[in-house]
Amino acid sequence: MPMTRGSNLGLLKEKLVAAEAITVLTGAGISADSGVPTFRGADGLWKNVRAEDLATPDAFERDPRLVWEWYNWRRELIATKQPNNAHNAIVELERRCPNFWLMTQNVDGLHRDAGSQKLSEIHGNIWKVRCTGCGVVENNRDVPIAILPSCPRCGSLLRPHIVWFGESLSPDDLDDCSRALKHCDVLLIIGTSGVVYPAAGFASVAKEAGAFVAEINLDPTPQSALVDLSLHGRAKDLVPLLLEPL
Ligand code: BV8
Ligand code: ZN
Repeated sequence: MPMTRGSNLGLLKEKLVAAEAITVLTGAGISADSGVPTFRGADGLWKNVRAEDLATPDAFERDPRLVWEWYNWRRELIATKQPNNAHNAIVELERRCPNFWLMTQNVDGLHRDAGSQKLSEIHGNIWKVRCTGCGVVENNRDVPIAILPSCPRCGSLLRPHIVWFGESLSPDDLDDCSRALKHCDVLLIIGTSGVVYPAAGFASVAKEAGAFVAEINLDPTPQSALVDLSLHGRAKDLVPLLLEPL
């Protein structure tokens, strides 16, 4: 008998209350309610820009100015955005559950702004730059950022400290994610289309380790068939409901 949203919501709340360890994975959908465009949705960022054209080391090698102009445009956009009630609810979930970890694919920094502390920004952070020469990573909140930015230490070109397609995630982040996925009672997946790996494979890692896996998303995704429970709707409306008393 298909479960209605009410019973799904109630079951997920029960699982979260009973959980010793909770892991959360978020994607662009959680920031959509803050006004940050998603990548593949109707208002998607990628609509007029193909990810393969810009979010790759080859693109940066070929035309660093074009890539920096695109990131500068996103920095200017994100600088005006605030966390929403879904980001805030995840901070509260972290406060309630000592054994908690958040893995975000988002580079907008809104989880940090909301107060999340136990988190891995697995695709990097748009407010960090990395020197292509000496490798130093620094925060840089300049809006606009001077194009082309150079390293104050060695003079080399700075790049966004972001994981591009064809680049590996940091080994530390991968270790943190693997631990969080294999030792959680509940994996909550919020606002991701589930097409970019390795994050798209996290649901099955947690499932194989025995976790209850739930998805909160506007639309069905390739993971929908795999998860134990799906709630369809806006993250800002649904995630805060998870914190309400049973
Ligand atoms: C890796 C940084 C090992 C840029 C991003 C061929 C060659 C090379 C690699 C590959 C290849 N084939 C496959 C790969 C692997 C590749 C990959 O998975 N490609 C896909 C496209 C097939 N992955 C990689 O390259 C990764 N590295 O594998 O290393 C390796 C090394 C060398 C060679 C092979 C393997 C690196 C992946 C990281 C790429 N960087 N971003 C930037 O952000 O500037 S990915 C980009 O997509 C963003 O980071 C974003 O976070 C991520 C995922 O997108 P989503 O967050 O899911 O957003 P999306 O718009 O897609 O979906 C939003 C969802 O929210 C929708 O479902 C919508 O319904 C929902 N929604 C909307 N509004 C709401 C909502 N839900 C709730 N409430 C709402 N209000
Ligand atoms: Zn340098």
